[in-house]
Amino acid sequence: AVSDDLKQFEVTTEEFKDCVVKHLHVTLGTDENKASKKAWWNATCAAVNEIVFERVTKTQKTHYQKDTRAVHYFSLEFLMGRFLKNNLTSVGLTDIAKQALEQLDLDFNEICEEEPDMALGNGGLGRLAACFVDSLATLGYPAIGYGIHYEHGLFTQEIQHGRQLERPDSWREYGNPWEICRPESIQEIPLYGYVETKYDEGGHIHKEWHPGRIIKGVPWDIPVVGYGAKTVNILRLWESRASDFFNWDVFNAGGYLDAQVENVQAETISKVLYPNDNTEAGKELRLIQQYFFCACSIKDIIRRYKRAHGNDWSKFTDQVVIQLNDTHPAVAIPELMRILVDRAEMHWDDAWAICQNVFAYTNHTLLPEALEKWSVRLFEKVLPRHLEIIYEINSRFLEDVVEPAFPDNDEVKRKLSIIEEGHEKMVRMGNLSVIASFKVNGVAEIHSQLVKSDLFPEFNQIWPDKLTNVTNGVTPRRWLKSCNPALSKLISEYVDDDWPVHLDKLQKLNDFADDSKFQKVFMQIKHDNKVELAKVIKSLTNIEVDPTALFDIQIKRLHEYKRQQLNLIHIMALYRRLLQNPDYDMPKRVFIFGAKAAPGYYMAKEIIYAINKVADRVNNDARIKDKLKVVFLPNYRVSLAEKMIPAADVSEQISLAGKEASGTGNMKLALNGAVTIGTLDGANIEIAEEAGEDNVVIFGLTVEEVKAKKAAGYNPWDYYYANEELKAVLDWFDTDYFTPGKPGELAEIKRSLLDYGDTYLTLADYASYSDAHKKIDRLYQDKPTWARMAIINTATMGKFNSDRSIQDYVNNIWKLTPCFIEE
Ligand code: 26W
Repeated sequence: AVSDDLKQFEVTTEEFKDCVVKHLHVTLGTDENKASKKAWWNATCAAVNEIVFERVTKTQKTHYQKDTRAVHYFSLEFLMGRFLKNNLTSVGLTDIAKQALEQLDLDFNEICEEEPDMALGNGGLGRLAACFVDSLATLGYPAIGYGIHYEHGLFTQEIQHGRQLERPDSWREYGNPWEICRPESIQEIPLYGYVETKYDEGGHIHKEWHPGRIIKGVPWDIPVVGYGAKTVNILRLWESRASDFFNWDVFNAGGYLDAQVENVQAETISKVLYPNDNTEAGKELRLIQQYFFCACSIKDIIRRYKRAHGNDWSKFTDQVVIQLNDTHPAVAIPELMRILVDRAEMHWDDAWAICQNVFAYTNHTLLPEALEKWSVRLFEKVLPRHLEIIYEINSRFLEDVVEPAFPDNDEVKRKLSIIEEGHEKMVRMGNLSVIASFKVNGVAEIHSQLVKSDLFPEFNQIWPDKLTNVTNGVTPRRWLKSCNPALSKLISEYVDDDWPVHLDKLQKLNDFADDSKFQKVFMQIKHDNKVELAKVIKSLTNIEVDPTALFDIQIKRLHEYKRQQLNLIHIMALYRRLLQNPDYDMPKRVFIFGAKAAPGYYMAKEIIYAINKVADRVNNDARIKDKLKVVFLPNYRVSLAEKMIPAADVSEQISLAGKEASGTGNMKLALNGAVTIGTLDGANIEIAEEAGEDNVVIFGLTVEEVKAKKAAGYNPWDYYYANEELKAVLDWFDTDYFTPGKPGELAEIKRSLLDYGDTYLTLADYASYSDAHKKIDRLYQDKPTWARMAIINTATMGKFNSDRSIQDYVNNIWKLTPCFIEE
């Protein structure tokens, strides 16, 4: 059906070509003779936008006329990547564009490479938000993504002498063709100052916040094109500016230069994305970022609501649901309360009832260092009125909800309180989010279980229906159709061409898993993708890899819980085995990493250095005859993932059980026919259920076993002394074998695994991991068996379509109806 839909944009190659050339002239102000590749890219985007912008307008108009209920997805991160290929896929003009550019003597892929990634996110959480807005538009749901228009996205990573260097990312330095500025929807946001308590004639108390500063929020809209381009929703990102209004006095007092200093401060708010993934920094600027975009977005929502309903608040919760992407936007809760109570002069109970029907919260991590807490002192300085409101929410909650459920139980009260008592009082954003939301979800079955049992058990007792699960998903448009065109074409031939919106149809491929002809074509495509990746590897690192080797890929943020160090130790052990026995039976292997470390995360950076040092040594050791190669690809990002994922034979998903909430890279890799080597963690468990135990390689401790082992007192030295190979590999870190002339340069890694207690039980899982790799080796050497596994992986990943995740949210949380947009 969708392939028919795509025919609505019947544009000929000739017309598309003329349109690109037209834009080269009238939009870019250049011509065919002197245009740079960047100008051609810009002109191509402008041509696509002739369709896209038209559909944005139509969609917005229809939503307004039909007064639809909508979800508002609040997120500090949207990791969108590139748009050109994706938008062409959505409007069904990929082939037309390719031919048009060819006729202009341009290479389509080269032009696409001109586009900088829009990297306004760190990793999993930000990329999930991007997949979700894609699915919402594809399914025709009224939705808007709200976030920050960072001037600098996630830093670009360079590797120098094996170490990570960070450089600023300037994704829109010279403009971005996909965004539209909307100065007509600017908002003004207060900050700092003090609260005045007033009493009216009736003796009623009224609070008035006198802010110390006003910041302007300027919205930029990015069209989010659903597949088939019927619905084009928007992502609305706020940029901070100094408010001229507020600076008027300063100007008049002759403080022109001082005013410029204030401008710089205001514009700092949306300057840069915080590069921490899973660790909380507690910085004032970060709290201001959170408040700034939440306050802008809530004002925007209310403005739109009032346009349709005036001052009648009774329909507000019918029209508006706000999804909090982790606790990062949780300050939206006291902000909505402030608007309702202080501004709309609503009774507290009525305002609170609205809040409790508007907010829902997704938890993405259990790591204690990632759970957000703000010091009361900082909160009071930046948002004095919000702190008062939080105290009020808290005291009512403790009295009206906790006391009846747990009478006279101070211990439970202490635990559930939004305020953590201690030498520095803290505001717990997780507790606030649970208390104010009508639904709270984890992101994979096991994670949601742990949210109930370990993170919020008492909340689950109080509200047994509040905590729930929505397993993550990924968009098959970007993560199969557009990144792996050869496999997509094969699937369309064997299945149907509407699989990008009915991913369950991939099941049909199961029928061909043992068909030797199909196996051959499927594996030939994998091989061709590996040839392409080998070229990328050569150009980025100058390392030569053999595309017939097994490509084993671990791509994700560098974090000790994700255990890249386990992968590294095993690689070193393989190297040692090959040195000890040149005939060691193993297929040729290439281990490929992509990972950024948070700039302040010391151990993560040491691990990157170690991987690169081991790579240097292994790749240049003639004794092992190229049987083993190690590659660290610099600057891992969405566009690089799109080249790596189609070329993977093995997908490394080796976090300590209980630590990875879901993972989504695991889904993308399996969907593209990679076999997972993984722990029973996050969505790996559900991937194994779908693919079948025979088609994934599971190893390591379970969540229960991890708990038991920790309770019994885990001692990494036991594993060190008990395993000769493990001991030898760890001792290698003390030598200069990988860092000639600099013995002990990698010793901190050994120390973290022994002296500092091996927080993530790396050594406990080593033997099991090594065995799992031996199994992989055996399976890979049996070509038909391997092909069968790879095919079944692709065939069974339908569940992990983000359309399914969104449908779960819609059914269980958001209660939306799709909105038909006329042609
Ligand atoms: C406050 C610092 C900070 C920054 C980011 C804390 C926490 C985060 C994120 C919640 C970390 C994150 O991206 N979590 C990942 O979310 C994915 C989408 O649900 C999951 O698939 C990953 O397992 C989870 O680590």
